[in-house]
Amino acid sequence: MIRFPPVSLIGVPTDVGAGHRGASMGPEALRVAGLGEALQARGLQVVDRGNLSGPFNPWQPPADGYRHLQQVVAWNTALMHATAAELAAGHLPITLGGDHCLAVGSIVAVAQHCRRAGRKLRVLWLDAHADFNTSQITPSGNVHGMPVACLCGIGPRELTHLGGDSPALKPDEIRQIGIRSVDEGERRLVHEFGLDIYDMRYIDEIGMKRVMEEALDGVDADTHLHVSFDVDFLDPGIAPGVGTTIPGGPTYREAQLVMEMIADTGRMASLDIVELNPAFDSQNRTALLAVDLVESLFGKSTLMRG
Ligand code: HAR
Ligand code: MN
Ligand code: MN
Ligand code: MN
Repeated sequence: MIRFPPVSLIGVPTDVGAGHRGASMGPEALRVAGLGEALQARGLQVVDRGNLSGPFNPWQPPADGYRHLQQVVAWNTALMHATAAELAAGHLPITLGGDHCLAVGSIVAVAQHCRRAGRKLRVLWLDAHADFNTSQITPSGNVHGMPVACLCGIGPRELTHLGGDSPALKPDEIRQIGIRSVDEGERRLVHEFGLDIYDMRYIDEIGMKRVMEEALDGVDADTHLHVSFDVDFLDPGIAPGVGTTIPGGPTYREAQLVMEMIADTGRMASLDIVELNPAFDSQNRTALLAVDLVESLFGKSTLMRG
């Protein structure tokens, strides 16, 4: 049985970084799907911190290559502080997004926490998208397509330097899994930065088990594992409730294996659940699936192992 610290749920109801409205309803959908109760049922101590507040979505076209940059910065600043406070208290923060631009705030806080404690950091980025765009190459101006680039030091100064130091992350601290949509200019940039990307073709060829062994290689007792779970990682056939569905994602069984293998490390210390969009869902099905998978992330398994 893996021991987890007390878990803190941080709702971040915004879609300012997205190209579709509705991810702002994600936190409540996860609550309604029973996330807190499911974790409590696993014996975890859970506190729901409620929702952070921030600016409304003004729904404007891009300015200088970014949509809603000022609003994105405001939400991320709030999330960075909230995440830092939970980590300092020894808790395991879960970001209930909200769109994926929020991973800048959560991961900046996680990275600072690790640097101070002299711990190693490994970020697992579960996503259909590489989220490595910049204002120069973005096809949309949506900042949820840019958080990994910002964390690696390229992007608007307000985001690259959100926590002071930049870059927040070294490319070799991140592993991207499930990727199947990379834009033209983005493709060049991820190669230039040497990002470790386990795309769907690689998963098809070598199988999810080996992919996860590779992605988790080197994770040890001294590693803080952060999981950034973009729900569009999952195949849209099982997870329609996202704004940007991309066909050909992991199946239910593959996704379960991902979560179970992460749980087995016993090192997960922070988590984002992002891009859930109830406006595209029916019967809260995608939120229920996310909760089911998060249970596995926290060690639920059919038979006791280890
Ligand atoms: N790559 C596209 C863009 O930058 C779409 C990005 C969509 N991103 C997310 N998060 N849904 O991964 O506009
Ligand atoms: Mn994403
Ligand atoms: Mn995505
Ligand atoms: Mn489960």
